[in-house]
Amino acid sequence: MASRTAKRLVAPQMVPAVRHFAIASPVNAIARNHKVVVVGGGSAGLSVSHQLLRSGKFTKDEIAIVDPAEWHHYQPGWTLVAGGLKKKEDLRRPLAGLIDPKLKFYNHKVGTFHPEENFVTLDNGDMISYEQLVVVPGFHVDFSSVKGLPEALADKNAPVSTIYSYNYCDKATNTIQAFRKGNALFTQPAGVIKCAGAPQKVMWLAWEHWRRAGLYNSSNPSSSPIRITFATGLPTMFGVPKYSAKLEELRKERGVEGLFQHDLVSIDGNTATFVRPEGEKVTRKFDLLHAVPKMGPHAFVKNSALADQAGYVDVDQETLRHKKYHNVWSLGDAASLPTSKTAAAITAQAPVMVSNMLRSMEGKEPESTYDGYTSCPLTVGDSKVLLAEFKYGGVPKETFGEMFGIDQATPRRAFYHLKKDFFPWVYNKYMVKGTWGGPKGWIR
Ligand code: UQ1
Repeated sequence: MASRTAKRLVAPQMVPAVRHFAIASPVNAIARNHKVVVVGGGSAGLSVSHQLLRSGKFTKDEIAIVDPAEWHHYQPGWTLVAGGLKKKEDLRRPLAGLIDPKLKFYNHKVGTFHPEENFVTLDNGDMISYEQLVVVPGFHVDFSSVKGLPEALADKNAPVSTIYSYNYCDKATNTIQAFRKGNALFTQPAGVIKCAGAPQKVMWLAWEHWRRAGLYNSSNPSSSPIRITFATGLPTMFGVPKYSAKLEELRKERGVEGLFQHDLVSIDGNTATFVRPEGEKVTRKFDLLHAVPKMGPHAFVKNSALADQAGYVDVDQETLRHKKYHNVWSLGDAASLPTSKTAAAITAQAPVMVSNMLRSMEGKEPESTYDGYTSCPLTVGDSKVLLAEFKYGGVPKETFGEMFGIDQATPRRAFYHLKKDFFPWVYNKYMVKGTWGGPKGWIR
């Protein structure tokens, strides 16, 4: 069956690559061909694959998805787990079940990219060649970037958690709810992470919980059993000045201590060590720690010919086409796009990439452009959300601001329901199927 597919889809220009592979690989390796190969079955991979399929221009097995994962996670929900608002089991689904039967699914890791010869290898040595390649494997969360963190997370008795992991997002809930007194420390690393607002979202949800439990008094924090510190490697609360100003105001109002340009590098027992930009080390004692490790491109992307100097897939920031290999595309966390990495960003990126790839396959130049749109629905406690939405350059681009003339820097209950109820629903029911375009609404 597979080899018949391979024959049917083999394009003349693929033949040299197949031969090359046959010489260089184990004798039992298999070569297959697809019009489009999508590396990654996350938010970007599923959106793009299904949008391409819905274009009606592809038949069964002409598009393939490569991903080693068993589960597909709705990661934007993990902060809500920490806040006790969702169960983590409800936020994951078997990946295979989300992939349309007309798409070929390789439940494997990618080994290597060969963009000069239009093929990728899988971890089992098989070779998959393509006419168009979409590289959307996401981001690597590097737990070992903080010395002592993997051990502290795994230790049931250590009050250390992170929402950046399916395994430990519920440890955040448990440690927050069991906490009665002492120093609560929430960290954010220097450098790029997924959803830059999430490290403080979990803090504000904890703040609400402790305040309601009578353990934290915003107007007199020093008399409260619990003290809260936000220690960030960055110089401000958020990368966009408009929203940062509001979040800084909240931080001060609520008596939360701010340690800026403090980058967590190690944990030893109840001591956290930070490095300042000049290299100076600072230590802090904690009784509860929510830690966010550093993140970066996967090694198989970083070490490939597709990567820029920082290890991201080197694409044009407007067309999403690779700068050197014009049949390679990228979006989402793995792409070199200078904007915040969120699922909301993918709602805007996917249709642009799909439209440009389809044009390109007809021999036309890309026409559609991505403006950097991204969003961060920031839970700030009290069942309210500040809905940050912005584009390249940190310029606000507020959907409801434009529609109703409201200021989205003001936390609102309606935005909280968007974040908690509407986005997970629309994601599961439409976005993964390729029919949700974010602020543009439903597509096709
Ligand atoms: C969105 O579409 C989406 O995905 C379903 C999110 O969830 C992760 C978001 O956070 C946002 C902001 C959007 C954008 C949609 C609108 C209506 C603003």
